[in-house]
Amino acid sequence: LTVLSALLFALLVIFAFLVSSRHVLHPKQDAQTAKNDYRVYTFDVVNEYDHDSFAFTQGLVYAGNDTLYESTGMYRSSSVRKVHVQSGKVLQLHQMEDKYFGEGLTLLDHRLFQVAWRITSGFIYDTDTLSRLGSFRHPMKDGWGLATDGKVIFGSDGTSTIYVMQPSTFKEEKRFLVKDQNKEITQLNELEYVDGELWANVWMTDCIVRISPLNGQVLGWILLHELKSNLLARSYKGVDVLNGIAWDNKQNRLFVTGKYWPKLYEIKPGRIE
Ligand code: DDQ
Ligand code: CA
Repeated sequence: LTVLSALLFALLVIFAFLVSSRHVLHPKQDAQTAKNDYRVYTFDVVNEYDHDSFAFTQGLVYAGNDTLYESTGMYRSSSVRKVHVQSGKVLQLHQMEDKYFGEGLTLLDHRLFQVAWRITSGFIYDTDTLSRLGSFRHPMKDGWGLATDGKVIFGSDGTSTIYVMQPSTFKEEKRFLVKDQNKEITQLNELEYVDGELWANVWMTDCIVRISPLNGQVLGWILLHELKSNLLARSYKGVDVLNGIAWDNKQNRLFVTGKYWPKLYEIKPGRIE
């Protein structure tokens, strides 16, 4: 009888353990699943090219034929320029009025769209001549980043909000907050649409955050600190933050640079987590 009751007691203990551990194990499993979807990337440098170290890079977009369009900031020296990838040579340059501080840039139907710091107007340029074709209003008080999926324009304003505009009317279609789990990610800066995702430089972090363009959920991070520390180790002066992502969707090349960076990089992200 004592053996039987000991056995029963043991069974009871095991049963109690299983019941109590169910709700302990469950969240763990959820966290595990979430972790599998969540990606942290490092990167490899595929190519290093020269870049104008006087360019305070604020917008970068790939246009085909080894050319980039770049928007640069700073009052009295803001510009929109066409740049050759391999040589870093500025092929064409539109000087903006002194009062404007150039920011995000995107390319759609042979036209460039640009926003500017601390104003609600944006500008439109012809890709061949870089002459200004007109202007538009975006829904925010500040213009930081721009990108397009070929249909709509995405914009950032330094907060955690991304707005979505119709390019023909500049009407706001929707907006969403960028959140990593429940934490809002602010300081969203230069943008790029890459293979169905929205990528953003997070100002002053030297990181790129990968965002779902559907709901703002963070899909992952690319950690790029080594690019800047490598430049500093090579004694380059005045190197500011990482800023500028451009995606060549034909050849799957990813370009990044930074403000006053003497180099532009082609990189390949590799998953580490
Ligand atoms: N932003 O790229 C984060 C949007 C803006 C950076 C502005 C840096 C300030 C430089 C000094 C400006 C002088 C008025
Ligand atoms: Ca970009």
